[in-house]
Amino acid sequence: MQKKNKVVIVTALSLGATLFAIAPQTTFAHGTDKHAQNVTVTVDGSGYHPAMVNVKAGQEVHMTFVSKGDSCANGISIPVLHKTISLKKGQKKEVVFTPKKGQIIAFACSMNMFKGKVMAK
Ligand SMILES: [Cu+2]
Repeated sequence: MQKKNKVVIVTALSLGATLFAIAPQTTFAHGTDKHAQNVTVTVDGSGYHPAMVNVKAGQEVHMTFVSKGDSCANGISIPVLHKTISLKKGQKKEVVFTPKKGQIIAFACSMNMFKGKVMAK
């Protein structure tokens, strides 16, 4: 009886250790895959920073727009991806895409006044 209990405890411990070992990788796959490229673009009253981003073609890009101010730059249109984003000050939103070689993904405010682009090499 005692022996049996010991076996159960050991199994539970090793299962716990296994889950612990797997957990960080699971988190990776959902957000920051090591092959994914993370790009953060700050949005404020003077546009997009950086306004020009270089990425690698064929690898997923996680592009996060972070709004730091109230301006029309918060309305972002990305025609190539058929996406529009609407931000409020303090908000952030992510766009995920995989660019092709040589592709230029331009984005602009809804008035086409502030502009930016992602270039894939
Ligand atoms: Cu504008």
